Amino acid sequence: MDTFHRLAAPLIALVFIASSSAEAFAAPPININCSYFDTQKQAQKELDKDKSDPHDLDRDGDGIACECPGPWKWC
Ligand SMILES: [Ca+2]
Repeated sequence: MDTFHRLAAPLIALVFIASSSAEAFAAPPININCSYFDTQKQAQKELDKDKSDPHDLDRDGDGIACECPGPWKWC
């Protein structure tokens, strides 16, 4: 095995690991809002993951995400 082939495999593995890690830490590609969810329960689950409410699912700050009545498809 020549030098090129001895170095190629670890280099390819390194590039693969680096690209996988970049995907793992990438921000969500979509802007999540209440309309994104099929049910209030799903929206609540997302809010419960991060109580700082980065997606503005709980505008009145009562801890309940996208509550009904509202313009959402599940209301
Ligand atoms: Ca609320």
